[in-house]
Formats: sequence, structure tokens, C-alpha cells
Amino acid sequence: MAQELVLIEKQGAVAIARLNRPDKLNALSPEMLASLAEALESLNKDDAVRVIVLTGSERAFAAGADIEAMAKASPVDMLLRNTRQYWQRLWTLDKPLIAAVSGVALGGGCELAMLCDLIVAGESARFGQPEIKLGIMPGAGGTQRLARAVGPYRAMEMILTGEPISAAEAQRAGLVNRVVPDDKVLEEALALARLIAERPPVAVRLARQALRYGMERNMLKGLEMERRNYRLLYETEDQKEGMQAFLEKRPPKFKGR
Ligand code: CO8
Repeated sequence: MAQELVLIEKQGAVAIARLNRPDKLNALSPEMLASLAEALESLNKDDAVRVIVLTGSERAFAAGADIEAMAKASPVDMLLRNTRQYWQRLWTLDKPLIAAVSGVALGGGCELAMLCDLIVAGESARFGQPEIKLGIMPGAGGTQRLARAVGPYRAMEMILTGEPISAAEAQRAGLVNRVVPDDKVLEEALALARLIAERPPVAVRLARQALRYGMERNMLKGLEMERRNYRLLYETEDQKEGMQAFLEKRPPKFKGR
């Protein structure tokens, strides 16, 4: 039987969704994203669930989109694969989502954490957008959400260098709500989830909606541009070289075309 890519556990009004591809550091393959969207939508419909905690494994919340699945892709392949639909479905859930991050949240993994409403991180967690090192750029909201979370200058440094930041830096920058010892991440995220689950659900829903409405308005145009540029990069030799080099575990040789 195929390995279940997302594991669900319910604890009263709180549900835990766990990304379950630990040997690949929870790399977000299209199948993983589809399973995640399906699982969270079903929790979203469950009246007994008020808050969802999204977590990964000890080494990784998620190390990004699955490079193996993208290495040889063309812009048309990326368009037809349409993983955007899954990100869109995750973004339109109406229950609060808390990311409990241990290990790395990189690329699509950092974008997935930022799609959540709150982020709890372990002390040794790292957040980053390393796409530039692969010859691409963030493609699931990173250019928009990171800039809003940490400010344009720090976001620009992270996106153009591809270097990650520590949990402590992420907290100082406003990306992370709480940093706790690594073995307490889920416990702390659950405590926060229970607190929110005790609040009146309609007020929680409407307050969250109002906050997001205001934050999103000029983001939509930014997201369109991000998506267009992201796909265009699959036309470049540097994307093929960057991803092939990762898979072959060697440094890339970029040519600028
Ligand atoms: N994709 C595929 N496989 C991966 C990924 C990934 N993103 N990350 C790790 N893995 C695999 C490795 O290949 C390795 O597999 P194997 O054991 O079969 O060789 C296994 O996971 C363990 O990884 P490492 O051996 O590399 O572990 P290390 O502890 O040495 O390194 C790192 C950990 C630093 C996290 C390293 O794995 C790494 O750099 N990973 C890639 C990080 C990255 O570049 N992420 C960005 C990916 S691109 C992206 O996310 C674009 C998002 C756009 C979304 C829009 C979609 C349309």
C-alpha cells in the first residue's frame, strides 16, 4: 500500500495534520500537495474541529517543492501540472491554521508555513527561500508573504541570496510567533490552538477574515506576477542545471541563460 502522505489526528476541537514523507524531508510533490489540500478541506468541513495544527517531522517541516519532480519541467509542464490549485485551496480554508515547525521550512515549505495564520518554531528550525540557488524563484507566495512578514529589505536579502534564517531571527523579524525548545514545538502549537478553539468561533472566523482581507488586497496582483515569472524560469538552462546539480549532489554552474 502506498505510504499515507498526510496523517490526521484529532484531539477535541483541534486537529493535527502531519506531513509524512520524512525520508525526503517532506518535499512537496504534487501528490503530497493534493493529499494535503484534500485532508485539510475535510477538516475544514468537520464541525467538531475549530483549529488545525500543521506539522512535519523532526528534521523538516518541509524542504520545499519536490526538485526531482521539477528538474526537467518546461513552463507548459508547470502550467498543466497546476499545483497552484492546491495552494489556492489551502489558502481559502476558513479555520485558523497553526504551523508547528521543526527543522527546515525551505522554499515551498517556508511558503506553506507562511500560508498558516500563526507559526510556532523549534529553536533549531530554519526558514528560507533557497529557490535562487536552483535557478528559479519562489512560486507559491514567497515574494509576497515574506515581504509582508519580515519587511521588503530582509525579504529581498533572503530571496536573492537564498540563505536561511534561524528561528530566533525569524521571531525578531516577525515571521514566527513563538520559539520553543525543539521537543516542545507540537505541545506549544497545540496549547495555542486550544486557546483559540475556546474563543467564539464566529468571531474568530470573521476577525481572521477581516485581517486577511486587508492584507491580501494588493497581494493578488503580486501573486499573478510571481506565478508568471516563476513559470518562465523553467525556460532557462540555469533552472535545468540548478536542479540537476542538486540531484547529483554537486555545485551548479550557472550560465545566465
Ligand atoms: N525535493 C526533493 N528531494 C529533496 C528535497 C526537495 N526539495 N529536499 C531534500 N530532498 C531529499 C534529498 O534529495 C535526499 O534524498 P536521498 O536521501 O534520496 O538522496 C533527502 O531528501 C535528504 O536530504 P539531504 O540528504 O539533502 O539532507 P541534508 O541534511 O544533507 O540537507 C537540506 C538538508 C539543506 C534541507 C537539503 O536537503 C536541501 O538543500 N534541500 C533542498 C532545499 C530547497 O532548495 N528547497 C527549495 C525547493 S524549490 C521550491 O520549493 C519552489 C517552490 C515553488 C512552489 C510552486 C509550485 C508550483
